[in-house]
Amino acid sequence: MATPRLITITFSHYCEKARWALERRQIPFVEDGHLPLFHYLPLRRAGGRRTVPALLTGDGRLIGDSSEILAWADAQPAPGPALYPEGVADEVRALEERFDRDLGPATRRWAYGHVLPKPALFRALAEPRSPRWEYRVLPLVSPLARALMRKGMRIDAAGVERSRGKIAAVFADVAERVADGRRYLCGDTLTAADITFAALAAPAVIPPEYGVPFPPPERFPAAAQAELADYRAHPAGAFAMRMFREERWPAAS
Ligand SMILES: N[C@@H](CCC(=O)N[C@@H](CS)C(=O)NCC(=O)O)C(=O)O
Repeated sequence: MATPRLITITFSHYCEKARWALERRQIPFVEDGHLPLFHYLPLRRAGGRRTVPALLTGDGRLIGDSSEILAWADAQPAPGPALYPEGVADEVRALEERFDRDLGPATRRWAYGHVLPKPALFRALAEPRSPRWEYRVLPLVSPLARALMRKGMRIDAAGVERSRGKIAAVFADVAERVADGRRYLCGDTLTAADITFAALAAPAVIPPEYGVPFPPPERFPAAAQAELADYRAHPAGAFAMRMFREERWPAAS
């Protein structure tokens, strides 16, 4: 059996979710990381359609959705702890679905709303772990790429404002859930719910432990820095930061 291959846009938060889950389960994989738009060719070649993460499993199956990748990872005979532990699995799945639907697109639109108008910031986001040749030709395709991304994800003032509302609603629910001081969202171990929430909240809090280095907050415009500080100070943002700090790279036991 071949080693599974995870096709990604390196800095994508849905890809971080899949990467984190595979690492948590201790499933060996290689990452085939790309810049946006450059990901289409390898994805199509592998039999995929449009979005990443997509996992090409050792037996040649392509799984093209982050939640399906987590379900697959959970079903493998791997040494890492379960992502959907018995007893809380349904609750974990319901939270994961909510975060996938309401949080991921909103934090992405909010972050791109700040990043896309700043070509240098977009380049700083794009650089880590992207293939050199893609990064080198980025200045040539960057205006087109940014225009397509703006259109495809409806990144405009009204869309960003709606996304702020969605982030606020999800953050309020998570804050209420963790207000009793619990360590994890469901049960007493890290689950797919925590990974999904933390990974999809990441663009709004920029955790230093993210799987691919993000540009530090100081590189963002002042207005973005102020919002970032508020998101980090929010109990749900602080929870996401703690998940990254304590759980993203746990010391080998
Ligand atoms: N529901 C999908 C969403 C994944 C997704 O939106 N991926 C984005 C990157 S963050 C993507 O591939 N966008 C490229 C495009 O839409 O062309 C999942 O959970 O895997």
